Amino acid sequence: MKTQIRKKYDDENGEENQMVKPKLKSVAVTVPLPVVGTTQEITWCPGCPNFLVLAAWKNALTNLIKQGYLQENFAMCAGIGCHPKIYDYLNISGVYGLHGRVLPVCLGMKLGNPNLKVLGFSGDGDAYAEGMEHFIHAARYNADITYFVANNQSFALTTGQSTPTSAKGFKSKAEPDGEYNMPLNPIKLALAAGASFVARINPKDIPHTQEIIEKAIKHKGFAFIESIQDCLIFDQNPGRDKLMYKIDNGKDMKKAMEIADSWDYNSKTAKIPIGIIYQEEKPILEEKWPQLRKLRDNKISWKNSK
Ligand SMILES: Cc1ncc(C[n+]2csc(CCOP(=O)(O)OP(=O)(O)O)c2C)c(N)n1
Ligand code: SF4
Ligand SMILES: [Mg+2]
Repeated sequence: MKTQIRKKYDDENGEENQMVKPKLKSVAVTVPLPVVGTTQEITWCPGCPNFLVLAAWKNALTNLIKQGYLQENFAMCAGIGCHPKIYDYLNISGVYGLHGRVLPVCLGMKLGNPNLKVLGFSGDGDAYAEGMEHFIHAARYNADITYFVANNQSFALTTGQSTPTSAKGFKSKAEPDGEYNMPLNPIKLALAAGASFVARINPKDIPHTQEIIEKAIKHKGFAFIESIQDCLIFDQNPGRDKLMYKIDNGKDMKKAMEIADSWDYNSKTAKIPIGIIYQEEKPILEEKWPQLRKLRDNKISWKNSK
């Protein structure tokens, strides 16, 4: 569990002051934290959609804990970027990963202890540029991991360069003529790679986002949730919310592909489906590998195995 160590008082004053005040040593104090949040100062820009994402995650985790999920059985990894700062704001044990390397760390956590509920958090640059190969293989392995990607179609933290999902013509300081290529469609890619749970959300709908997060965590297998959100500084899309509409939970791959195809991440007029686009039950990594299956069945980690 993350704890906050506060430096209580470290008197570095000169001799004169020490005569009136006794010199106190630094004292580590453990401050009790709210259940799933932390007291870290939030450094997102005021109004950033990541605040809404955080609210939905807090609601979902609180609800799941009320239902009997153990907070200490969750483990998280976040990449580097604006969105991944969520690592500091959720009171879940974990590892701050490298940019693009969230999923290998999540898989490592699973290999160490397959009983953990592993959560991964990335921005779109992290997931679809630096981390692309990991995304494909994680979907293919179908380990029981929930992977949340906040897609603001730009490398926001590093001042808004274009990512693989930026719209054609998207201008930034690094691409003054605008992006030359059409965006990648990560939903189609996830479906093609074998992800067993594929969903898209609008963070402005917090209850719906919370519901999808809870369903993703309850899903057995690789659950991918993509948030379509603005970056208020580098990629604003006024009116896009009105294009978003909810779909019924999808179980049919052909239909899911059609739904995925209906918005190409480039169009400013096409409707954008949100909800669970595809869900299927199939064997997970922890069942396929005998060594992991043994740990899972005995509810132990490598540390406790003989
Ligand atoms: C291996 C590596 N490449 C690049 C960087 C620089 N870098 C840090 S954050 C970032 C942008 C993150 O963009 P995204 O993943 O879309 O998240 P956002 O900030 O948009 O939420 C980049 C390029 C890095 N830290 N490490
Ligand atoms: S730069 Fe964009 S993504 Fe980053 S905190 Fe600000 S609004 Fe949010
Ligand atoms: Mg981004």
